[in-house]
Amino acid sequence: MAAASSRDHNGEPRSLFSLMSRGKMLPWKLYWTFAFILFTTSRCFADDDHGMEEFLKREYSLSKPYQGVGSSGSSHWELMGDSMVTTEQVRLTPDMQSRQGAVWSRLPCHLEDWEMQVHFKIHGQGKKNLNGDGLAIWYTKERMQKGPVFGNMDNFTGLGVFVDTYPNEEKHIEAQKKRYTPRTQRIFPYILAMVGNGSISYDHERDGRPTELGGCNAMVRNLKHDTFLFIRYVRRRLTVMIDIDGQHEWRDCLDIPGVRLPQGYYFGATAITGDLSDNHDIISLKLYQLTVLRSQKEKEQEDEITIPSVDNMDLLRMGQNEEGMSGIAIFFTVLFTMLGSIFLIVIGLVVYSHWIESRRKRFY
Ligand SMILES: [Ca+2]
Repeated sequence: MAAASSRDHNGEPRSLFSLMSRGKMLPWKLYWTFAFILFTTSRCFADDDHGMEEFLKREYSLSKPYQGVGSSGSSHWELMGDSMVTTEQVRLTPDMQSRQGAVWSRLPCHLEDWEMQVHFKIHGQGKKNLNGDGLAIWYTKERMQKGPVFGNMDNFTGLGVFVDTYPNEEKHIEAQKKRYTPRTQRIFPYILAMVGNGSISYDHERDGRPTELGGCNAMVRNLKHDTFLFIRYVRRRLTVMIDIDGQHEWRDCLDIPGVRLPQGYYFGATAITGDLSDNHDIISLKLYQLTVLRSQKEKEQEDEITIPSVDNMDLLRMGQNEEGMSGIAIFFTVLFTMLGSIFLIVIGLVVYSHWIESRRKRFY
């Protein structure tokens, strides 16, 4: 499913995603009628179905001309590591080895429902799969902590959405000369989401597979057109969409209900390079507050969240494991089943021949 989007006068995307409920699609013509009305009237709009309004929150947004970012303590955003601000972008890392950089909001966000539109650019000299490592967008309790997870600390508390440009797991398996079946293969660059509670580690060697909530392939490197990532958190539902084909259309990436994120966390963006590198640029982070009407009953049912978690995470993991049975595992399962069968047949034949033999002896 592709949701429609329109763009405002700055050429930035305006999501119409809020206008529709999932599984309740409107015809294309209607989208554009809506788009036109929105375009010409207001920056915020309401959804009849959900009673939802959307407001740009400047204090949680980062956009040109990045006034005071990196130099003034009064700016809402703070730079860290190798990140640099220019007139065109906040460059988290340059296309050089072993760099890491970040930009973090200084203000904790106390919004219940929100969506973040990330305008980003990943580009560099490296050819396919000879670049890395990627960037991440965060909504976490911690901020300004260097570390191995795309330049942020491990065992973080909150949400991370990763644009992973280097397939560590695949390269590792290739190096061991093992077969890598398409069934388990994730095509890189790959976008995925993870929720941490402060004690869950990100498995870098496996590109976060054990803790992956969902993800999608996204060919985002070295593109001429603009690339966008959209993270939406409404009624504990996490949705990630991408607009990377230059078609001004949102494409589904992942959609997971039952994601519990506390309020008062910080937004941030980080990136890291290793032996391989890329320029990781943030052009803008636009945070929209979504005003969702809740019934009294809904309000009563929603207890306060203190620790991030995902409902049915075990089910998600089980699904992944079933899906994730590797080619080697399948090979050995088949091999041992066959060997087992042959062994049983041989045993059967031996027992049978002994029985025939003993019967013949009885006749004599
Ligand atoms: Ca990776």
